[in-house]
Amino acid sequence: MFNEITRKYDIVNKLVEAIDDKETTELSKFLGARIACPDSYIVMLGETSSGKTTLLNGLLGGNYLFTSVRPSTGAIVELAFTADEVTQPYYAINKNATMERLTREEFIHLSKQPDNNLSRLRLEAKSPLHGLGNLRLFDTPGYGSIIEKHEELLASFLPESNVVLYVVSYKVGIQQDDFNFLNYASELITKDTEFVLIINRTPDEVNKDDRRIAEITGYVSDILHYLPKVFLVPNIYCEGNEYPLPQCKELWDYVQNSVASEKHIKQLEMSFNGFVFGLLEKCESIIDKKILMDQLSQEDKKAFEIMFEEIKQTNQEIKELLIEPAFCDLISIMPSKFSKAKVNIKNIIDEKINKSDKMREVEVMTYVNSHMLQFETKKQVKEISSYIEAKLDDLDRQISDKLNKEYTKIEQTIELHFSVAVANMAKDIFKKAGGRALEESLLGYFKQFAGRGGTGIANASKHLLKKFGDLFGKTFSRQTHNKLASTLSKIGATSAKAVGFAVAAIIEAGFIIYDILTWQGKLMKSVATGVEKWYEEVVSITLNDLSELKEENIRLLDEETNGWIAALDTKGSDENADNTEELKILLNGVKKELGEYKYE
Ligand SMILES: Nc1nc2c(ncn2[C@@H]2O[C@H](COP(=O)(O)OP(=O)(O)OP(=O)(O)O)[C@@H](O)[C@H]2O)c(=O)[nH]1
Ligand SMILES: [Mg+2]
Repeated sequence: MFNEITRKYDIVNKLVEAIDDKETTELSKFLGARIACPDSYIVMLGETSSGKTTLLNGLLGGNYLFTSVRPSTGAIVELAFTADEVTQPYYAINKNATMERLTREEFIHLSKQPDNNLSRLRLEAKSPLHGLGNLRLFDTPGYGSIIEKHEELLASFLPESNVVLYVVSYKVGIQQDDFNFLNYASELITKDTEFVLIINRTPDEVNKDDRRIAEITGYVSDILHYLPKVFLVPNIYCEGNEYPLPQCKELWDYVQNSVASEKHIKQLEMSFNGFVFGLLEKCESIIDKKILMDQLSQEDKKAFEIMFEEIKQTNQEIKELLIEPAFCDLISIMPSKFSKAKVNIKNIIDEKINKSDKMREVEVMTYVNSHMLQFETKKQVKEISSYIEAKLDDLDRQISDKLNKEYTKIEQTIELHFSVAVANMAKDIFKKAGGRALEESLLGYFKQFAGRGGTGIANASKHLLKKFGDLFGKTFSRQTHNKLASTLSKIGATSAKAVGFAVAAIIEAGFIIYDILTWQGKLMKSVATGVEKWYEEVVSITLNDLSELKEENIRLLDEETNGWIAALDTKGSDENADNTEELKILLNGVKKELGEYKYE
């Protein structure tokens, strides 16, 4: 499939074999396997009993998964499709990343009632679908359970999914829960994800002009801001106690094609290309270091040690004088920022209620529930997000300044201390240490997806795309930004979820407000309760995320400075192998054959 990439990979892999470094060899093997067979992810979402699991049983051609009229799927279940017949299909993947074989009974039991160790279940089956490489399909529980128990897993895999299959039952339609959940999910999926709306169990006589269909499609398009692909799956009537499983050939054909689409292939190609060059870069740095070490005297090595101490000192200063205080300030100001936001939202909605016609209570209530709360909280969250972003941009700049100064100082020390030839080589190695992005992205990819029990799910492309900006520059600021972007979108998503609570509070109160004289006051009161719930939820999540973001900043800083030190670390250099010259020649040959790194 990826002929050109495979050719390049083979060239670099020869170099990897010659270098014979354990970690690099492992990375290379992993990358080779992924290029030969990349992963694609399809995720099923929808309210309980909308028929998700039944559709999957239809695809599998048998009742492999448990279904019921009551909430049935309690765990996230992964269908891993293989090329061959499977003899042992049932597995549990635990939170500690171990994988356990299960009997069918154990599997069914855990799918209804997952225990605390379980991350997800895995069913292996001979593939009824063909697409690009390994297809992995995820069945999820209905909203209540998924938000309560699996939110973290959902937040990690939704942004990475290639296709989302969103199942709505024709009879039930879009309810408030769907509305809240879709708002939440739409914040998490990216523009590369193909969103498919499945309207399930539609009566025979219904077609796309049907009012119900238009209503469901309309709601979903409003939330997504575009019209997704829609499939109608006919209701199947019972024959005795049993009814035949749904086939949905057209749907599955569509899914197959979209997974194997040109767009998706292009994305993968781009990322694999980046990884191959990342691998080359890693090889190059190993060889460069060998060359340098061969030329250093004991005294030179001591001079390096002194430099390392300085780098550690700067690292410490950045943590204590920049990162700590910046996050401390942010964290302490958040409650009051959100508190002001709360008052603003309440005032705007109250004014609307006050000004409204006393006779139009139902209309006003619906408007407040389904529009105003979402809109006003989103607006406020956006403002606070911008505030956080500006503060962290500032912090980023300060850290980059300080790191740059340190960087320049080290270069000067190197120049003063060593002969021109050694200095140039050392500087070169050092510069590369500052731009280790590619190598790191490959490592990150490996860490996340290697090993059978790896819990992360994603496709390769997005991982590399995230790091594209870093290739030739400093890594620090861009990486913090990525993390920041995901934190901010999570605050947005959480807010959407919290608004759901607010709306629920209002609906609960809704039964008692049909009274011309008092409904406005009562509605305002329940808006207050709802907004209060939103406030509590969103503050606690934001504070939590900011603490995590601080840790992430510290981790990245350590990674960066440790990378500098590792680049010139002389430990173990005395027992250097003597094939350095050979490797140098091989490397030059590989670079020539591969040509320049290009984005596309
Ligand atoms: N008669 C009939 N029943 C169906 C059809 N599709 C699904 N069902 C039944 O509807 C119920 C719910 O289906 P499930 O597939 O378990 O729904 P789900 O979306 O997976 O539900 P959760 O796992 O709880 O989220 C089951 O009892 C199915 O047998 C259909 O086309 N016709
Ligand atoms: Mg189910």
